[in-house]
Amino acid sequence: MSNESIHPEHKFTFGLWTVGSVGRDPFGQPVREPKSPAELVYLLAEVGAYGVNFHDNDLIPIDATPAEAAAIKREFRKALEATGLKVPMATTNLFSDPIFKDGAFTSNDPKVRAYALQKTMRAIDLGVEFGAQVYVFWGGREGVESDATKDPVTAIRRTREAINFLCEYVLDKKYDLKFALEAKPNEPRGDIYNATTGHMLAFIETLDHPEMAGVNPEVAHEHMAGLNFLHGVAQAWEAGKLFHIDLNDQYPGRYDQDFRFGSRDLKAAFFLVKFLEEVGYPGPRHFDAHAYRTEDYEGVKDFALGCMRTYLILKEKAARWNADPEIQALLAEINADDGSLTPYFGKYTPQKAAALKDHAFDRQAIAQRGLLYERLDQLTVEVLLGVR
Ligand code: GCO
Ligand code: MN
Ligand code: MN
Repeated sequence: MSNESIHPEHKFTFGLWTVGSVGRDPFGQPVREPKSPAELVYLLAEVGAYGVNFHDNDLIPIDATPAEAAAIKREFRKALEATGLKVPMATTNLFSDPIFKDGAFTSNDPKVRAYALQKTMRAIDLGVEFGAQVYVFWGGREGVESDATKDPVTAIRRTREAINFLCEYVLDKKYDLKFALEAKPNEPRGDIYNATTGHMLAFIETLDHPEMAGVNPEVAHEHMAGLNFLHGVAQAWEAGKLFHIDLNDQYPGRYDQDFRFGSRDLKAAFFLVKFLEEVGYPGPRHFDAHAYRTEDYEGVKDFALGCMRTYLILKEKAARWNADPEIQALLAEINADDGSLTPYFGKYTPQKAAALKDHAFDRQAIAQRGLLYERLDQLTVEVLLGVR
């Protein structure tokens, strides 16, 4: 597979934890030798990525000495400088260490909650040191297996207090940094609080600094919940809250699969790419996915190239869809409006309301019209199948 059409301006990014995944799963040991952060930067540069994101502990192991940390940072920076890769986003690992077994910001133990704040402030410093302008919060352990163990209102208040505290930290340090909150319904916890992008959007409005926080929706997370990902993304975009995005793929109702972007639901991926391109989403296209456990590092490169190529192919398909005369004619017919009812819409006035209440509608005639959606959807499928 070639990468000649993939360029940094496409803003494709990957986490160190994605291409660096050694293929461990709950049933099996690693299948690939670990690579250092610097080696992963070179791998990403080879496939044409724009940037790399990290959790604090993807870069610096949790028990590293200051000298070890300094050496890793030096190597990493050297690789970034040599390749030109950027670090647009950073985040905190608040889920791997046993201390977080019952959550971080929502833990019942104040020692854990305080440690989580300390770890996040240090990780924010690290992200900013490498130029990150978006800081993701994914509360993988912020949940329960049993509601006997934690009060959900308390959990939400603890989360709010933590995010408020960290917003103030960013303001105090004068960092140019926004927060992107990432929802997931479950896994690794039985249930996770703020389970969907919609929950997160509502939660953000309750913060002391709602303008500092947006969302980081992930395809797999909404699909796990059986939701329409595009609708969540569109709602976030319309609210000015689409600060970041995690692209991958996932069958609904399964374990967290993290498949290559577009590998499962091509039609959903198509409408997502079409949306992001048409609204002019300016942020990174971040792939939060893993190569199959069957792969060696050549396969990891195939996986990364596949994510980016599929995105670009779907972008091309979206242009084709927009240029298709038959599709455009159908859209014009579907959205036909002779303007005669325009006076009834828009801002309420008592006169408008009175006139609308008196208007006579031919209900049966309106309902009888076929809407041509079968034809439109089939044409969409044919564009995707490459026969149009
Ligand atoms: C997951 C999540 C994570 C987060 C990452 C960044 O399901 O494991 O998607 O990959 O995106 O921790 O915060
Ligand atoms: Mn995920
Ligand atoms: Mn994610």
